[in-house]
Amino acid sequence: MKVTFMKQAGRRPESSTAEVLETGQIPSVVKDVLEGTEFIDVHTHLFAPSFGKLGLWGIDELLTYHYLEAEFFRSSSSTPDEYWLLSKSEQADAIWQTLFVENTPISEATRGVIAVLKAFALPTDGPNLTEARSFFKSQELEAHIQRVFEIAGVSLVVMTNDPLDSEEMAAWKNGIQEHPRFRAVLRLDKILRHWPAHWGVLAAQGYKVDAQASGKSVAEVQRFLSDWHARMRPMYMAVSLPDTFLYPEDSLGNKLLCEAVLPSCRELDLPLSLMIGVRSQVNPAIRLAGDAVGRADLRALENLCRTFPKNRFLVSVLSRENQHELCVYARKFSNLMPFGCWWFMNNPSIVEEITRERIEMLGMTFIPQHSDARVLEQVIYKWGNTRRTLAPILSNAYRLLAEDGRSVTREDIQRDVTRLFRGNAESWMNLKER
Ligand code: FIX
Ligand code: ZN
Repeated sequence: MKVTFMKQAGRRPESSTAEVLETGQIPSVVKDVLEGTEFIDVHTHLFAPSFGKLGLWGIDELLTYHYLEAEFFRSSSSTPDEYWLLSKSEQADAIWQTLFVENTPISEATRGVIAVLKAFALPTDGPNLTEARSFFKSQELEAHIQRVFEIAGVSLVVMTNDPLDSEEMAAWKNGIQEHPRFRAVLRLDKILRHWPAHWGVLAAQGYKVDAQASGKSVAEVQRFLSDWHARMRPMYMAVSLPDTFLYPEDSLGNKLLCEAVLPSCRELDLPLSLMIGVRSQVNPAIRLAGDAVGRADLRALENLCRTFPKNRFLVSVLSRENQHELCVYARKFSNLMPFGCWWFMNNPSIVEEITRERIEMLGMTFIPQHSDARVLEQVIYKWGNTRRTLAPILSNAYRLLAEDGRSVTREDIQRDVTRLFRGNAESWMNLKER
């Protein structure tokens, strides 16, 4: 309905031909705008094709995802030790049999696999994986990536790149061909959380560092970061931190954080991503699936934001109990950008809760979600679910705005959705499409 606005104080310019929506129209327009906007996925564990086998895709990888392994060990009589003796395809067969044949695939992660199979018109209730395997085997990777990103409504994904991972290091040193859809991130867990076990790798590459991070170590770590910045052109630097993370605290990790990493981020104009709240390997027997969550003391974050006002902090917290605090801190510190509903938070009931309070407290000044995809095709269901969960939340927020006396237009909704899923990331990461 195109109308010329009646002159109202502080309202849209008379000349505006923006389409004012009836309240009843809002849900379909929100759905349409969410579906029509390509998102930027700010945190994944995906790799561009030139990283070879580091990039996971296809049905066997989808089924042996650690989220599904955790669920498998709850329903199967197999022990983890027996499971790890199986080949990848035998593991995938066991998970399919247990979670998709003998049980109803009703959990978030199992439903995800069903959604991917449906997206490629593959059987979702077959007794085995034969048809799915031959389908994925027949895909040409580059064309498959384009198709998957199109279905997922994603234009760009940000990888997680570990400069101390031997396989990845070799790939970068052999020269990585840039891919327009994949961007790098400098992940620093080994430096900031496991220095004693990893300083030797830097030393072996000629950086004058030592176990105590003394002497030239800080300057040499900065040289290391600047060398990898030139090699990777990362969107940000990142680290995941345990629920026990404290700042200030006299530790090697905090020394390297404050004296090397944060100054380098300022110098290179990069945000630092802090993903806080993991309890690593509470059950090592189930490997990647063995991490858990703990409530963190977010005063550490408060102290970092206040002490380093010139640094930008991209933050995601793993514990449900920390979500509200993070929202409040974001109202206090404009150098803090909350992003995503990370890992165990990435379930519709919790995404709904987190996103509603973020809209109520932060307006459009946050990044609602990231996929954390480890397998290429996961972006299909993770972003499909995000659009499905956010549509009623956004619609309700606009309905409240209209009821309170401000009409809503399609242009408003498009501007806001673009900001949430592109603009905030682009401005915080100096991200320009290449
Ligand atoms: O630290 C991280 O980036 C986490 O996302 C991963 O370690 C975790 O295993 C994961 O896949 C979560 O979705
Ligand atoms: Zn991750």
